[in-house]
Parts: sequence; structure tokens; C-alpha cells
Amino acid sequence: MQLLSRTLMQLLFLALVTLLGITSVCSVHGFQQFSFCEEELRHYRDETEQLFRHAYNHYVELAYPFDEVYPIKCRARTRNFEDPLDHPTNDVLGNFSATLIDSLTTLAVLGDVSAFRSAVRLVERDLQPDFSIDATVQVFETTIRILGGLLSAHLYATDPTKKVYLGSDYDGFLLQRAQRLADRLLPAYSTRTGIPLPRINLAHGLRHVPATLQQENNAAAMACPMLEFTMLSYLTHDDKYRNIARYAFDVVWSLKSKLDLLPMSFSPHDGTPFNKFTGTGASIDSFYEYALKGAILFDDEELWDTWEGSYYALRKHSRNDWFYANIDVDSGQVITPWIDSLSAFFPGLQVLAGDLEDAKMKHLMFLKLWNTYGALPERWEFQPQDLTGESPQELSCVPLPWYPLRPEFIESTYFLYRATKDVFYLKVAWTILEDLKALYKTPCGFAGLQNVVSGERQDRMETFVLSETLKYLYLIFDTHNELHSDSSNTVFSTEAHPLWLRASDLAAYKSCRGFNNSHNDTVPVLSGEDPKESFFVRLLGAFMLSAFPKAQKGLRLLPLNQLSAKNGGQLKPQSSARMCAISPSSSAAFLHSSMLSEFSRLFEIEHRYSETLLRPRRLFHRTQMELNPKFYETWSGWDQAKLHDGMCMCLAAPTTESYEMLFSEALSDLEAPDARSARQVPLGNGTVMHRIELAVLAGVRLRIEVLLPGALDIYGRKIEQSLFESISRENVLDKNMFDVSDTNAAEDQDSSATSMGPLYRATAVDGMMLPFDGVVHLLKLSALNSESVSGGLLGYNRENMLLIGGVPVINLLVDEA
Ligand code: DMJ
Repeated sequence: MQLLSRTLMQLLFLALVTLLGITSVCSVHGFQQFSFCEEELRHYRDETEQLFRHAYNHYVELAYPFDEVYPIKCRARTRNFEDPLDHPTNDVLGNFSATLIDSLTTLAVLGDVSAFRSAVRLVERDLQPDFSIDATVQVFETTIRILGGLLSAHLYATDPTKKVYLGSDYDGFLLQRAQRLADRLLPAYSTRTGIPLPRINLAHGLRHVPATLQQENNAAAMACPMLEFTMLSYLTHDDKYRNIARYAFDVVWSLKSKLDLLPMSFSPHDGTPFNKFTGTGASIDSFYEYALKGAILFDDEELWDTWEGSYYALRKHSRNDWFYANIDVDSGQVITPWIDSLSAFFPGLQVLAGDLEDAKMKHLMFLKLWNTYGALPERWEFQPQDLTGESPQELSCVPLPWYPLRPEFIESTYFLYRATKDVFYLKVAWTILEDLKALYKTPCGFAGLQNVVSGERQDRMETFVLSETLKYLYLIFDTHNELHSDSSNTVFSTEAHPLWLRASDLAAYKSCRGFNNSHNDTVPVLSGEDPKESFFVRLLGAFMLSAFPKAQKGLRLLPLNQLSAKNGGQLKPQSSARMCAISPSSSAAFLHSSMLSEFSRLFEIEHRYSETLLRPRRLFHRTQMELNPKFYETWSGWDQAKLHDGMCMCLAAPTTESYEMLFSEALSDLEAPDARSARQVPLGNGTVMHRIELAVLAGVRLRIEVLLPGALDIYGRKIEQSLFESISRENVLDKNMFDVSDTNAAEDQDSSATSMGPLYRATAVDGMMLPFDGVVHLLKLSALNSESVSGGLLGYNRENMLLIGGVPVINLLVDEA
């Protein structure tokens, strides 16, 4: 009986833990660190709040009404009034109290009604009501920081369900200011293309902006004001903001390549791309973000299609195991060997899109970077480059070595914690909190690093430190925040300002909407232009891009080892040693972090990128955050049942080589494919069938693993010789199409079996990873016969396995149509 009730109690406890997503190891007085009980979380939340107040109060006392405070010098940081052409300084400092406005919604998230009210009063009292400020600023930055800050603060101030609701004390002036500011920014859209120029002078429009500063704009900046401008239209019922910014968004997306990949930078004057590469980081990041968030916020199917199309293309061409690489928009080939700190936001966006598993993988890469540097370097190289150069190797791995306390890594951590409730992410947040206190706190705020290797500081606190970095950190620990229990489809803007669309606002908008062109009477337009021929009239007849780059013909094979050598690549095989650094604890805890105990690739990154993940001397004493002994002991949950061959469950590094293959149209007589025709069909028995019509193989991207007997494959299994004996070798046309003789894969192989030649296995189709026993069925193309097609490149054998260059692909089966 006693045993039964104890078991029942344990079950109840377990249910409670599962329900809450946290455990409760708090003692009556205080907490045991890394229990992550309610009390401990409250403690970290309060510490984060104190950090925010430390920086915010110093700004208000020492620097307000200017834009920023120097966190070390402890005085106002202003735009460069002497040199209006100093755009690196001036782009985000419009002399409009930027830190105050960007911080409004953090005060709202803290639920501090008195501080929020005081800050709103400062805006009312001091901010130039019509924004006629002689300051040339970036349109995008001003939109996300200032316009977005005002809009979101207005939503908080007018929503009776929010703690900082201002009721009758507030007359809506934040929205009016936002509208005045938008009116000042709109002339930037007066281009032939309808996509905005990067900069504008708030008082004088475009007249005072030198042409040299207007030649190039990036994809994110050209497309993204769409979200804030659309929100503004919903709230003011004036449709022009939405129409103009949305038109630009759609034009930007129309500039994508034939592979649905959008270059990062263009001429806003004629839409010519300035470069031909893309990725998920700087210059393009918020484009994806606003396609998805716009779809959610405005229930907009076209934006959803844009998100789906752009994300599909990224997954297909740019996805690597641990990050999204920068690739050429026409060939899909990796062209730069680095990733940047801004791309750390992407796992958070993937969570929002429901792609949790890939989000965890990509987030882990940034976690390992944080382990290495206590920061995210602005740019980190995953392939060693400058080995003969002058600079020490640890410096050459970070060609852009600064870290200005950007929020992206903590932002993704927030989304992953909300989605998984895995304490693993609380540990990440705790580590960042400790680092903020120990490495970044200064007398008057927080200073980032000029160099993550040397530790040299930057006397700068960008407004996003208060608007985003500390807000996301606070929200991780504040599990009961009102944002976490509302059902209004709230999204965070790219500057972390919460935006939501109330049913009442939507209804009012629908009944009152109209296109109001009145601001053109007061706002300066382009010099020499006739204001009556307003730019939106011209927009309606604006250009559409017609000339796409010509498709390359034929099947291209992209050997990943060559990419590694030349362009930075993927899947570089390492030694076959097991990668787990931990010996199992004898204590069997039943509470565990799923990332620690079920994810079998937790320590792979260190091995794969050991040549460029180089911890700076100043941080030699640091331990990996996930291996902090106390945390690991508590949450790894190791017990005998979880041990595998006497070792913990970490995958061994593969010794196989992998290739990417992109089939192009020359292989098919038929129409170019719909890239999305490759669909997963679950068969219900654990296997997944990928059905692709061979007739539309053109456009399909395959990742092929080269199998040799005795090698360890990417699934952590030894490749048995029996596999080779069982497969028919008919129709072998060119066994040596891939030269595998010089790869590391040969090291462990059984030499007698190697003479049989390799087999291939597809491990990903269009970026979708295949499970170990995943099989892809191809419908037989009429031209495909047991001989070959396309100059002997493709065929199939007696077991209906596709032959590529005569080598059977064991899991690509050719079916009768
Ligand atoms: C912020 O201003 C925004 O997050 C923007 O989208 C990207 N850059 C900074 C933070 O790094």
C-alpha cells in the first residue's frame, strides 16, 4: 500500500513536472542552483530586470534626450553634427532620443506602469511632434527602432488587458507621432522601381542626401518596413503606408533567382543586384522574418507563400547540418566560408514556422560559438583560410571580430525554450546572464567587444541592447509574462517590439480604410520632381523584373570535399573516434534535459570545426556551458538503460564522404520542375517515402553519401560488406565517376571489399534529410532505360536502383509510371 502511494506520488510529481515543463528542486529557503524551480527563475528574472534598469536609468540620467549613452565614458553619444556624411555614425542616430523610444516596450514587458508612463510623458513633452529634424538616417533602422517602438508602445498603452494600459490618461499621440514619422520616410519610396532608397533626411527629404549614399540598398531594408507600415495602416485606416511598403516587399521578392534565392543587395534605382549571394544573416535576415511574421500577424496567405517559397529554397540549397551557408543564387553553391552573428536569429524563426528539429541543430552551432568566445563574433569562418598570413590563427577565424551585444542568439534561445521547455535553454540563458554581469557590465550600461579574441571593449551600447537583448533574456525567465498567455497572435518585430492586431482595430480599419495622399503637401519630395505626379501613381505602373539569369545546363556534381577546400563546405569527415566527452554519471536522475540525454550529436560540432573554433587565451578557464558539472549531473539523466556499448549515446563521426548533386534542365525534355513537387509521404511504418517524378528530376538537389565497406556512415552505423555482395552491378558505366581514393573515408575500410567499388545512398532530397531507411521512389521517365540516359549518366539496375554514373544508389528506386 505504502509502495503504491509512493509510486502514485512519484507519478503525480512527474505529471506536474511534465505539465509545467520545469522541475521543482527548491528548498524552502532559496534554491539549489540549476534546479530551475520557480523561485530560481524569479531570481534570474529579477537580476535581468536590474541589469536593464542599470543601463536604462544611466541613459535617462546622463544622456537623455540624446540618442545613446556611452557605457564607459558615461555621457551622451550623439550623431556627428559636424559631419552629416558620417553615415556609419549617423544612420541610426536621428537625434530623436532613440534609446528612450526603443526601450518603451521593454518597460511594458516588465509591467512597470510608472516607468512606462514617465517615459511616454518624456516622448510627449520633448520629441519633435512632426519629426522635422535635420538628420539623414537609414529608413529601415528608423522604421524598426523608432516607428516600431512608437506603434508597439501605443498598442500597450491602449490595451486594457495589459499591465501598462494608460486608459484615459493617454490620447493616442504615440500613434500620431508614428504616422508623422512614416510620412517623413515615405518619399524614400519615390524610385522608378518602387523599392526604397536607403536614406532620407527627416526635415528635407531626399534633397540633402548625397547620391553616393543612395546607390545600394539591402534586401531586408528594402522589403521590411512592410510590417510596421502595414500595422500603421491598420491603426490609422490610411492605406497608403501598407500599399507602398507592401508593393516594395513584393517587388523585392520578384528579384529572386531562378532557384528562388534572393540576392542580398541591389540598386534601388533599377533593381540590379550588387552581388549574387544569399544566406540568412546580415542584409537579408528580416526578409524571411517579416514574410512569416506578416503572414501570422495579418493572416496573409500571399506572405505565407513567400515565406514557404523562400524557406524551401534555403533548405534545399543552403542548409548544412549546423548552419545555413552563404550560397550563389544561381548555382546554389557555397561561396563564402563564413557565417555571421546576425543569422543566429534564424533558429527562432524556424521555431515559429514549426521546424523545431532543425532549429535545435542550428542553434547549437551558435551555442558552441558562445562557448568559444563568450560572444558571437560578427563573422566566423568555418574553414581555415589565412594559414600563411600574418595574423595569428585565432584572429584569422574571425575576420569581423566585434560583438556589439546583439540579441539574436538569446532571441533564438527564447523561442526554443518556449517551444521545448527544455532546461538546456535555461542553462544557455543563465550563462548569458552571468556573462553580461561579468564581461559586459560597465559603470553606465553594457559595452560590447571590439574584438572577441583580445577582449578589447567597445564604448557603445546600441539601442537594441535594451530593446531586444535584455527583453528576450527577461522573457525567458519570466515564464508568467502576460505575453505568454495571450491568444492574440502577437509577434515580435525584428527589433523585439510586440505587435498584435485587435479584432476591433481590424473591424474599424475595414469600415474606414482609404488611401490618403495628403502628406505630400507637407513632406518634401525628390528635388526637381513634380509633387502632383506623386510617387505612388508611378508605383502602380512600375517595373517588373523579366530577365532571369540563364540556367546552367547539365548535371552538376558538387563534391563536398572540394567545396571544403575551395569555398568552404560541409560534412568534412573527421577521425572515427567517438565524440562524447562525458563519462556517465552513476546517479540515475529521472528528470532530464532532452537535449542532453536524447540528442546524439551534442558534441559533434567541436570535432567538425576544431580548426577554427579556437578559444581565445583570455577565456581558457571557461567550460562548455552544457558540460557545467552541476548542471550536467542534474539534468543529463544518464542511467544504464541509456548507455550504448558501454558509452553514452553520442554518434561517432562519419568516415564516409558526401556529395551534393543538383540536376538541371538538360536532363529532362519536359518543363522546368515545380521545386516543391518532392513531397514526403509517411508510410506509417517508420519509413518515409519521397515521391519524385523522374521526369521532373531536373531542379532536384540530392545529397549522396558514398558507401564503402567498413566505413562509418552519417547515421553512426558501420557499413557492412554484405550490403555490397547483395547488389547487382549490371549496367555499370563509370564506376570512378567520383574519385574516392584520396578521401579520409578510405582510412578504415576493408581493402578487399573496397575493390568492389562504392555504392551511393541518398541522405537528403531538396534539403529534407532522409532517415536511415528512407527510400525515394522515382517514376520512370520514358527516356530512362536500363542502359542510360543523358549521355550515360543515369540508368537503373535489376533491383530498380537508380544508377548514377553506373553506381547504384541503394535507396533511389525507379518505379513504373
Ligand atoms: C537589430 O536592430 C534588429 O534585430 C535587426 O533586425 C538586426 N540588427 C539589430 C540587432 O543585431
